[in-house]
Amino acid sequence: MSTHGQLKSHVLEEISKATSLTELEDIRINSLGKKGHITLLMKEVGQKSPEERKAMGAELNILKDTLTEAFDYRKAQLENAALNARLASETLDVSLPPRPSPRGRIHPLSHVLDQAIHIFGQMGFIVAEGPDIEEDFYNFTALNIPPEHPARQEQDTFYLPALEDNQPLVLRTHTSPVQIRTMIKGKPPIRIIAPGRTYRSENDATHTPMFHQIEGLVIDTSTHMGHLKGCLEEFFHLFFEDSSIKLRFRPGYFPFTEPSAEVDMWWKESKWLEIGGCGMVHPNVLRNCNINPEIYQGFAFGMGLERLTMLKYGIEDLRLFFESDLRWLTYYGFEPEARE
Ligand code: 2NL
Repeated sequence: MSTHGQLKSHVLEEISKATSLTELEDIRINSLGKKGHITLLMKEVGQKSPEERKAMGAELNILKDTLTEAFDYRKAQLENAALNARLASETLDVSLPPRPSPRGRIHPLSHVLDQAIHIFGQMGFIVAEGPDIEEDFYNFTALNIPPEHPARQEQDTFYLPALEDNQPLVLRTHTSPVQIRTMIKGKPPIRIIAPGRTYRSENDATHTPMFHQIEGLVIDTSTHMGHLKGCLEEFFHLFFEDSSIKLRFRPGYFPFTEPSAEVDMWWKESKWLEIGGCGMVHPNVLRNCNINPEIYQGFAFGMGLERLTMLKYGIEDLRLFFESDLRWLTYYGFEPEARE
């Protein structure tokens, strides 16, 4: 009893002093493991006399139970302490604001396009679309562009191989073919805008081979140049948010309008800037679209979206529009917002 009593208090003390689960497990293996002190003592019991065996066996069993209980208790204590430490160190502050996530920007051209569509939309125009790859007829012939016109030259236009026996294909050089298609398909009254990509074989500081236009077309029985002027004035007042903007309609020439005019804007109290062209739709164009010019007439206009964008936002270099440079986009681009 006395020797085992010492062993018991020694192991109990070790258990209570253990500061980690691994340390505690070492102590358990040393006492109750396969080669532990207590296990070895229990193996010795077999060699004792029957009386001794009985007393010692009972005593060792109690000792084993006592120690096992102490181990389990200390184990639970240490596990509990470890859990509390983890909970203390891993707390989440749910009141912290979320890290800002990177957001893309709206390209200035897209932003201007949205605004233009919105403004013309309020004036009753709907958006019409067509293919970038056009047939010669829609891009040139129907628009009264004569065969010798420079726009038809190889050095101005991107031609594509014709499909089988069909007519030559071109990358549209303006968005006018969209309006031709609309007139051929539908019936007046017509009030559309045609925004989109256009292509010309040129590449210098002020021209890129791909650029954007927005054109407008109104056809009705008594549409006249007064409507045209009022429409464009209204647009520029709203677009530049300045109703003191003055426009000047200078005589011009386009094969598809007659009369035709260049549109200038009086810019920052300093100079006239050319911002587009317009005119009354040529009777030949109406005829090419099966619209009777004795009954119907209308106006059309066109302008470059890049030019509008550069003027409104003070962007100097056209070529950076299509470089996809994130630094440029971050600087000139717009925060995405709910569209109206
Ligand atoms: C400009 C000038 C213009 C048109 C485009 C047009 C379209 C049809 C019939 C008649 Cl289907 N005209 N479009 C008319 C005059 C000028 O654009 O400077 N654009 C950037």
